[in-house]
Amino acid sequence: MSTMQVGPELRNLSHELVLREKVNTHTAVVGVIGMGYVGLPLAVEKAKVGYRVVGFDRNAIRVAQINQGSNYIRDVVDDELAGVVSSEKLSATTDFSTLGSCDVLVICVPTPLTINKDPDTSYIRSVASEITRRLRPGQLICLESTTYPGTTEEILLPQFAATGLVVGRDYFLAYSPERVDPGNKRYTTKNTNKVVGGVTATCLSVATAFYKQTIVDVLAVSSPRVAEMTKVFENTFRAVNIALVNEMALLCDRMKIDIWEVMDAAATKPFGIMRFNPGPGVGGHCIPLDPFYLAWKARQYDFHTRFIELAGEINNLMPYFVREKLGRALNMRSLPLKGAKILMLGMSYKRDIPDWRESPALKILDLLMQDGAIVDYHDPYVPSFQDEHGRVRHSNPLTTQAISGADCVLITTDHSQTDWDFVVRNAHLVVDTRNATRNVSSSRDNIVLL
Ligand code: SAJ
Repeated sequence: MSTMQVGPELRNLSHELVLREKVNTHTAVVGVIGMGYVGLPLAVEKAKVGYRVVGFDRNAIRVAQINQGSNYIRDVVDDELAGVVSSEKLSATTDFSTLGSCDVLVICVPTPLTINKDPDTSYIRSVASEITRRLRPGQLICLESTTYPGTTEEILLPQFAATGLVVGRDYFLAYSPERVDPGNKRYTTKNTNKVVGGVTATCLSVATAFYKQTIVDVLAVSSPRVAEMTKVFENTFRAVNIALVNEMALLCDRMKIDIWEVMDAAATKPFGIMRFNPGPGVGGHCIPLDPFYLAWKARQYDFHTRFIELAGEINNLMPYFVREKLGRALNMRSLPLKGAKILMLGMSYKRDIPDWRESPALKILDLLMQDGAIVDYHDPYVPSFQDEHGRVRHSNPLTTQAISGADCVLITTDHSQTDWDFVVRNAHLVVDTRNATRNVSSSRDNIVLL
């Protein structure tokens, strides 16, 4: 009996149906490319519901740690990682040749900027070419990295189209931005709602079905460009509003108004306002960088995103303002910055996380060193780091001697575990860029707020 000739409609339907069945029954093999603060939590969530998950990463150390069930991302629960690894639901590899064995591939690679603030999409392009070499019928590809509107259809789609496979028929392509807030205990990969945009309606339907297996609220939008624009808007919204309160801090300094009292008072308005805080600058690999992906794309439309540029200027000013504020505080005590002993509290870019990339504290340290200050730091989350000149620095213990031996303690990160009463009690002078000492009642005269 001749095998039934499957018509193109049925064959196409079969790719979608087979994949949908695998997604719904959690028998799909899921590949997550990029085992960082986005990829690893996603991989664990998918493995926890029964998918076989393969983590792909160029970093052999990360791969080895995952395969040993050893966690390195604070937002991942150690036992959950160990559990899915020991049950062989999750494994990791540096070998991209097995990408073709995955039914779903989720791309969670970095999207940094080049030295002149242009998008560096080299990670995305590299992964796209690896996938292209193994792309086969029945695969769903989802890009999650924060990027400019158009990336999915201008970088991924042309490479995949070159294989001759037809998107929405043979394979499926979507964009769904990650919304991980590092250190956020309330909103996690599991309960943070997700936006999804598909290249075709079938792509959208399959991708939405995939995300709905582990995320409560999934919002389908009309295209990958809408989803891409949504995420880069979210980060631009934060960058601009942080810059607004930073500019208010600069003005309040000049007007001798306590910016923190103003922020507290404004926050009592029950509607129409959202709390942001001034600070020493904006760090991390998202807020200071992602908006410039949009600014770059906008220029192709002869559009100048003034808010993004202005926000970047103001936020980048803050480390310089902190140096000025510190210099003035020392000067009031007849102490020059040159030769002054400074103890910086906090090197990570925000509280309660170990990430110091793009941290404003790095810039402040460099500026103080340039002025001849003698700077040590303490950060329980950052035992050591490499400064801008490649020097390895180590965190000092936070002792009475370390605090009282400094001419000034500079608070750059307000880690929750720090005993601020202890710090203020033993310090000659505290310059507090985070209002971390808000609840300290003693020795307020020794505290200078941003
Ligand atoms: N910052 C301020 N004042 C504020 C808020 C933040 O100075 O009122 C500073 C922080 O100290 C930090 C920087 O801005 O240095 C960025 O902090 P962030 O929490 O806004 O950004 P990320 O990079 O840790 O995480 C953000 C996510 N955060 C929140 O939504 C709260 C979210 O915007 C994205 O999901 C994520 O970036 C991403 O991956 O894009």
